[in-house]
Amino acid sequence: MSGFLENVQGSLVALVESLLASVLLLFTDHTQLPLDQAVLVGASALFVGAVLWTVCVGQRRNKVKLRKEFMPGKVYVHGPTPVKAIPNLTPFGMKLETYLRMADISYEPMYQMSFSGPKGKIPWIEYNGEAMGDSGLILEFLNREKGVDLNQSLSYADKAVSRAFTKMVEENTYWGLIQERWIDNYDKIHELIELPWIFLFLRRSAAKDKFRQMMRAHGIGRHSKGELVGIIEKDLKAISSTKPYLMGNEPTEVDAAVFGQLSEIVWTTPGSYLHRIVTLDCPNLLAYCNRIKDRYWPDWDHLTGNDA
Ligand SMILES: N[C@@H](CCC(=O)N[C@@H](CS)C(=O)NCC(=O)O)C(=O)O
Repeated sequence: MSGFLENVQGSLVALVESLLASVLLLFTDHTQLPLDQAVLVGASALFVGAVLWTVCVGQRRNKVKLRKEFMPGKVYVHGPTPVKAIPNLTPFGMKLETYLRMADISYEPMYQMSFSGPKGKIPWIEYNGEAMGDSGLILEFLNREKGVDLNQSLSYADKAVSRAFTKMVEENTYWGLIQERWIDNYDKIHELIELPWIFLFLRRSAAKDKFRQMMRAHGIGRHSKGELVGIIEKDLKAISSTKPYLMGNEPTEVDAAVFGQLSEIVWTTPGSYLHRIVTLDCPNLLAYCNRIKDRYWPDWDHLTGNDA
């Protein structure tokens, strides 16, 4: 084995030496460079170029532009501009903002439909000059940083149930909304997003393809529509509780996550099967959404421009 490694090492050293000699010749007297070595130099240059390009472009994708001035301790939340239907058109953004309101943490929304956060997704935050992505990680960070614990009244078992419900709605139920909004009803997206018609039209097939691919990679996109509806219906019925909040009489962290997903269904998908389940089949889910909206979003109509 060690003999084999020594051989490989020897061959690599010889290759590098020959490459260096060829590069030297290229810059001193290129007419002396044999064709096979010229090909080797060309191929190596291409390889090095490809590696550098991948590394640089990969880094640029996640390079985040931060504000130069910030207020220490303030949370700057990046997400889309509010629309008529809802203050934040992403369920994870609704979750984050609802959590901030529940925890009484002051924040400033930074409106932009830009995925330029550290994970290429929205929402993301800036805090004390640093960027952070993923609503779940942000909540954990802010709990530590601000000494918040919305789950303090919960038993260990209840915390486990809360986590399971959070993951169910975010990793499973969420895709029902994506299918409904971005794939099956893209042609009605202009009713929701106040962007020029032509912009939405030009993005049509790219947007639908992207979400189809994501759902296929996840696995949920391999089901028929009927199967998907059955899965989402079971999820929604599982969180349909008779208590004021999911885990009892007072809100806890899971309510921010569940409200994040349900609020998008209630206020952005009228006429859909999702809307039917949440408003007609399980009216207590609608009452739950209204309860959280009334308690934590007194400025809803102002933000969405419905108070004019
Ligand atoms: N786990 C993330 C999920 C965030 C997420 O998926 N955001 C969507 C908008 S709802 C997004 O940015 N999608 C764009 C993409 O995936 O390219 C979180 O909790 O923040």
